Amino acid sequence: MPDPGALNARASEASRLISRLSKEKKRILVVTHIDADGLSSGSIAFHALLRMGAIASVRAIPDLDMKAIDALRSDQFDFYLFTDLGSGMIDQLTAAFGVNFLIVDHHQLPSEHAGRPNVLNAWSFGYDGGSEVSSSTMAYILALSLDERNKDLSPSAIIGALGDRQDSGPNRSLTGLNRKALEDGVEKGLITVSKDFLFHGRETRPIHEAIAMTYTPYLTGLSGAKDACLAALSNTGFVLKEHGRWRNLAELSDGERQKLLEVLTSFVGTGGDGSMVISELIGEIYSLRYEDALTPMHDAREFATLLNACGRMDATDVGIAISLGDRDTALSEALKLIGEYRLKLNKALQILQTAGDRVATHGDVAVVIGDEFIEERMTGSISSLLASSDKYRDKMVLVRTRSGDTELKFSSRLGASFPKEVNLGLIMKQAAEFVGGVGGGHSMAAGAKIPMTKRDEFTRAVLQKVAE
Ligand SMILES: [Mn+2]
Repeated sequence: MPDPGALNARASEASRLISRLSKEKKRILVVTHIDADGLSSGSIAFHALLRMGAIASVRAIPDLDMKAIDALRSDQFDFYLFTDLGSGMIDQLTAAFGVNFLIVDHHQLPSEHAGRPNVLNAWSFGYDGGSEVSSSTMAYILALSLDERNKDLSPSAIIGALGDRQDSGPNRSLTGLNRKALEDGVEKGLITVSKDFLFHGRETRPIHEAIAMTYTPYLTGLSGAKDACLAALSNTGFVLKEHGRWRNLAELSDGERQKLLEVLTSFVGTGGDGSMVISELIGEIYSLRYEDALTPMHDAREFATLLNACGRMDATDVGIAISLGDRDTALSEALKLIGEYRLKLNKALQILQTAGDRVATHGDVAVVIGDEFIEERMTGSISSLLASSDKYRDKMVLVRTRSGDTELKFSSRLGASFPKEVNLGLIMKQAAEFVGGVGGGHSMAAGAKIPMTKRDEFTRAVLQKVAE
């Protein structure tokens, strides 16, 4: 059962600590993850610190392993605030930083750490950190506890939640504490909620482009394939252009919407998974009212994709600048990055589709060997995308690639129709620790980093745990 009282008490305790550090002019480093939830949560924390006059910096890193902890320690900040990271490394962080750190997170954590005053984790208070609270929402709760004015950071809370695909309520809606953050944003006049197709560029792009640019859910044959989308729609007599101008999805009549759904259904099929994929194409839209409607930041999901692209393309500074409100150089840079990011995704997916030997299915698990063609930072994007596709919806997807010369990085996701109850976060943690690596995460999405020599041992351990 959720215990909002206990959560607020812990948040107040954490905010008192932060206020004291700020007054004492301690140097605080916010350390966060590179994905959209990481960049949003790090930005919320950083923004709140700056607003109260604290001396703060922010840094995004792809993994919190021992190497990363050593590097952070050698920078000798007075205090470290981890967002979207750290719950699986509490003992190591304590050894490195003593009491001089705070974790604000929603990843699963070992129950013996739930009561720690310096861990503000959704799970400790009865909330499902996998589906109803993002790290960004946790950071937002801390920010609110510091200063009510921080309600204006609520859009970042839901951007992080959408980035982590927590829109898992009816009609792709946000639930739980994410919903509360959403309501704050609506109340403040910052966010509006409506219902429509969820394709990216719904109001700004030609219809076939909007469909091709949408990767969640992944539509085999259409996602990433602009020409195929154009052909599919033209062949069914869809009116794509009017008076020489491309129409967009927002302009479609009800009849046309129905027809569009039929065309899409013919691609993904009408089997159980196909119709589920189709049902995910329509849902709640969260618009950020103060953003330019012609930019991807106007739609909170597209905003999340933009941040993900920044993180995956090794430009976390650009993502953080955008989160903090920079709309000049950072924006043009980010728009360039998102194009390159989509190209990269498409290229990797094309290799997967053409070279059949890169995916090996073992029972309920699809193992993707991306050693030679998936960049380390892209593993999370690729695994998310595959698990959302009609093809792998009933599978656990396990993507593997190289991390430097001696390690391997794994990213795993459960498809929404996976037939069994498994906890990926736990499986990845145990399997990684079994071979001397680190791992963990959520029940539906988790990762691990292990020594390269333990490749087969690790994969076997994962497969065995999933089969149990
Ligand atoms: Mn997260």
